[in-house]
Amino acid sequence: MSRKILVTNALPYANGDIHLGHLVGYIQADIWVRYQRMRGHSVHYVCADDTHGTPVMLRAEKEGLTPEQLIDRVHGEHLRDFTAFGVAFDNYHSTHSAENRAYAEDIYGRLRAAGFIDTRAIEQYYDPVKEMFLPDRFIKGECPKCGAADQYGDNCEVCGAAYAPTELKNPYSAVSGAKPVLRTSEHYFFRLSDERAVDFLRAWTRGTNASGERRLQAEAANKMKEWLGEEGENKLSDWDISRDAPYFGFEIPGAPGKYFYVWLDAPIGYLASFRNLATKRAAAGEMVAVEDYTDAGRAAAAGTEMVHFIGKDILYFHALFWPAMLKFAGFATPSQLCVNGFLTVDGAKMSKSRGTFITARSYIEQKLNPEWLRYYFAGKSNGTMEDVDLNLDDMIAKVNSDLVGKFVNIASRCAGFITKRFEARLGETDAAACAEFAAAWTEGRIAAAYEERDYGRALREIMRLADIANQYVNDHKPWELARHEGKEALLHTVCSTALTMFRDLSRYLKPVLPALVAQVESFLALASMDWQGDWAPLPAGHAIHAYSHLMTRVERKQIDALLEANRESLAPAAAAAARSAKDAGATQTSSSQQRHAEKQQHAAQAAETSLPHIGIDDFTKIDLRIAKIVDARHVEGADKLIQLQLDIGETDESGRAKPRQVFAGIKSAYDPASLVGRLTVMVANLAPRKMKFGMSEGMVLAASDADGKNAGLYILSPDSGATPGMRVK
Ligand code: B3M
Ligand code: ZN
Repeated sequence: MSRKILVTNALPYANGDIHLGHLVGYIQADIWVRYQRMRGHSVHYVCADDTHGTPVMLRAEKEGLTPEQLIDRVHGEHLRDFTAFGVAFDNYHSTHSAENRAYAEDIYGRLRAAGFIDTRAIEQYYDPVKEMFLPDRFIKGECPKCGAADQYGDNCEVCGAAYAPTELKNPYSAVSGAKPVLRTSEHYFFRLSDERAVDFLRAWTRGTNASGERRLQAEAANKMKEWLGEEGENKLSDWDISRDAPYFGFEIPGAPGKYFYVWLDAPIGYLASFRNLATKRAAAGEMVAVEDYTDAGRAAAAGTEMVHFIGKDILYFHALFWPAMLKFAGFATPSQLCVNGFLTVDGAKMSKSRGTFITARSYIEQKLNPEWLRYYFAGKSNGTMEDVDLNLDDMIAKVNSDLVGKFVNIASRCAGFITKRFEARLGETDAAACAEFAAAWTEGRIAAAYEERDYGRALREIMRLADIANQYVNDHKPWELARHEGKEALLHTVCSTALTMFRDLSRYLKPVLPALVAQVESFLALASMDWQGDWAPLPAGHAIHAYSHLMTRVERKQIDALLEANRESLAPAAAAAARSAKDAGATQTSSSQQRHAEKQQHAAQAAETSLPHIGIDDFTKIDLRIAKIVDARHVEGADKLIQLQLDIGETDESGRAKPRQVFAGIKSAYDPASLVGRLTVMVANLAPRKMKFGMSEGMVLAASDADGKNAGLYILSPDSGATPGMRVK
């Protein structure tokens, strides 16, 4: 039975570039859409830019643009980047659109009528300079628990404490630097704690979609259970869906000066993009029955599906708020959430200092083949929420061995003989070999793997078949047959059989490598292949086109150039901006953000040069030791920290070395692997401190440059000959 599926990807914020971390989920969705279409199902694949909210508003201000100008430019950049990687949406729209406003107002009105909207006065920090309320992430200050400076308004990165912004010590606005003041304002809430919502969400969690697959992956369902609590429990809290002016977004009907919070109208953007697609298709004479997908009753009757591909960081919104909003506004609820994990590069979070925060644009500008990345991400996708690691050397090896060495190699070793010796026409195929190859087919397993988004399993099956095809070529050695008189017929058959096998492999790789397989269809003079198509061997006499190189190998130097192109110094924005202002001889007063950043910069400089004198006995209180770094690793969830094990010659009761554990804020400057084995200097008698990630038993010393010209961080290295445990004085 032909399925009718609306597929969406998360809407990227309009205040940033598309990077390889985004592309994991987008490529996974695009592969699934292409597979479903090859199976003959009807799929509408839509997305849009997520354009509202404070970050977009501030970014536009920083660039001297209106928000509309910014989102218009970024929309084009995002669509360009997705297209370059073969992510082929049927429509790429915007949440700042008439369709989205209409849906948002309609859904809000229905929720209000159903008693799901409440208003409450809440107290929030207000920036008196910018004259705006501050979202948590735009308030900074000292952690109320451990005193760490410059922590965000919702949680501390050093000790892990979670708190309300009002608990921060010495808070300041990250926008203007001003001291924020508490103000009360009326907010609008979606009553997620309403028993009707909780009961619905419990049932929705357990649901399945049209192909009988569970609505949520196991890990996602477990998170839902955690959030919902046990039967009878009600752990959900109502959701603040309004923000005060100034705010870039849609004003709430009947509430002047109040705007829909960005996350209220962001998922509605899926429907808006679909509606906009239908309008475009209608103008071209094709009717798309939008309500068969969006109206609860009609969707059930039509058996349509709505499948969202999202990153695991936004599961909460898509598994709680969004289905409940749709349900109680009378809309069809999502059939399935396909949640992907985060991207790491060479085992670590993407990092600007290491050049691994790779933008989609730079990958293309460096002329790397986007289908190398598609293939690699597919090979690392197993349908779960597990993180995907882009190991760059592994990608080189995989692409060169699988795609170039195995797959393309079949055609490159046979096509030339057909073109040159047989006027580009195929001969009789080897029936036994084709039958053996067909018998090895695990079409059902490959199909199931694609359906379940376990593309790694699909590719392993396909490469196993490629091995069989290559074995056939290696056994018959067409290059030797071509050198012997009287072997023409066999040469013709061997090459024709190999190209039939190559065609079948191409068909199965098509969802992952659409551009490459389009070249194959052209070279083999085939109509566009789908899943059901003709599996018979290519017929004798079939004319093919001249073979041209299908894919080049990846070279490490190309990857190194890509990393270099993305490596960013860590000069603080203010220092860079101050430098450019100085260079430009700028005299005008800087923006409030820059004023604050420069103020911080000046304070740091002042602190560096005017530390008060101390006596020798003060200094001797500090126990400095030579320490050997015996282990170094990243700290999951911490932007700045590396976990070190330091040997300073201490042992436990049984005489075994007992290294000190230290969490060092040097992640921006060091790759843990490069630290192991080095000697450095640590403060050994600093009181141990319990942090979010464990106990820190000391401190390593690192140099940094106060005025920010050199923004690096440099740990100390003693002269050769020093040994672990030696005192520094
Ligand atoms: N823009 C967050 C993100 O870019 C948010 C997704 C909205 S999906 C409706 O991942
Ligand atoms: Zn803290």
